[in-house]
Amino acid sequence: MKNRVFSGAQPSGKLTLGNYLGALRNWVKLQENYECIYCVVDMHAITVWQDPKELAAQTRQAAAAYIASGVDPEKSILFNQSQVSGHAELAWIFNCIARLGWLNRMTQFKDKAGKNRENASTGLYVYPNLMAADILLYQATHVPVGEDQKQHLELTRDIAQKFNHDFGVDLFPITEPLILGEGARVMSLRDGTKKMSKSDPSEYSRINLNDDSDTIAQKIRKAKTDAELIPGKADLLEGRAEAQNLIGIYAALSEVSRDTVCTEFEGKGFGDFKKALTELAVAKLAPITEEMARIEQDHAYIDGILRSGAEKADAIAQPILKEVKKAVGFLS
Ligand code: AQP
Repeated sequence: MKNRVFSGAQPSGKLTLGNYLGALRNWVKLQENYECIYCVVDMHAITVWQDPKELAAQTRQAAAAYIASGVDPEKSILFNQSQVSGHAELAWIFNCIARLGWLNRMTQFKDKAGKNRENASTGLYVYPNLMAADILLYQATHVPVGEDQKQHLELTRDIAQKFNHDFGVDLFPITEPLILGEGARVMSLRDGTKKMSKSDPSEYSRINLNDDSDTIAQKIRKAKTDAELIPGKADLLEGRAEAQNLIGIYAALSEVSRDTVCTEFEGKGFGDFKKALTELAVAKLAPITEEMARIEQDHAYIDGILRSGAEKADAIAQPILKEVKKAVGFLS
């Protein structure tokens, strides 16, 4: 099997700095050495309520963010999930492979369903089966994942193994995670113990990829910190979640280690550090924001890319899906 990468992000809001540092930026690098399939996973997004008009706008905006970050539609396949029906077909088969016990262990469902578990959609519960289908529909060998998605990838591997075993085939690869560099987990600017999330109710918890420079500056200025100074080594930040997060974001944006950042700012307070972080964030994000705004306006261009990407994705998926159906015993 060829080395093939699959990854995606949900158009469930505006893409954030977390999505950029934990996913998009790595996707761009992977294009050099892998055959890459990048998807805007709109079917995942509707596991929680999405206003239809906003979903369509956010899907285009996510595609614009991928392209503005450097995903090249000539090199990689870029499409929105719902245009390739194989995702839903394979997900159903996987609903019948995955065990209830496996899904009951998924912490993301518990986090997202919260206290109102009985009122969560059944889609949210079987979300990891759809994610397994996304990956295995293309026999993807590698998936770049943030720390938070590691458990879902484990489930994908379990599903692949069980399917291969139950039907006596060698159809699905045991997909490997690719966790790359600093920025694997960017935390909320308001609470350093919570992931930066596009659906967090607080705008000030995150930096959106389409925030302008003033908004970025304001959000960093208001970011929660503590009164202590920056130590010379990153280990000494233990127990200071918000401080750790801001140092981590600086390290990820400048592509150096946290220790290097601590050495540079040793003895300084967060007032000074936040000014430097703002300058860096604006310098890195402004070109992406500008390009995103330009692309986003051109609906015909984006829709054309997504449609042609979907055709290419479907051409890879169909023969694999045919093998799957044959293995299961479906007549065609
Ligand atoms: N804070 C983060 N730090 C690092 N990586 C992150 N990713 C998301 N947030 C962070 C990575 O981005 C990719 C796409 O994620 P997603 O949009 O499909 O889903 P998510 O992880 O649930 O993202 P959000 O922003 O938290 O969405 P909502 O609020 O709708 O649930 C993944 O590779 C993810 O690891």
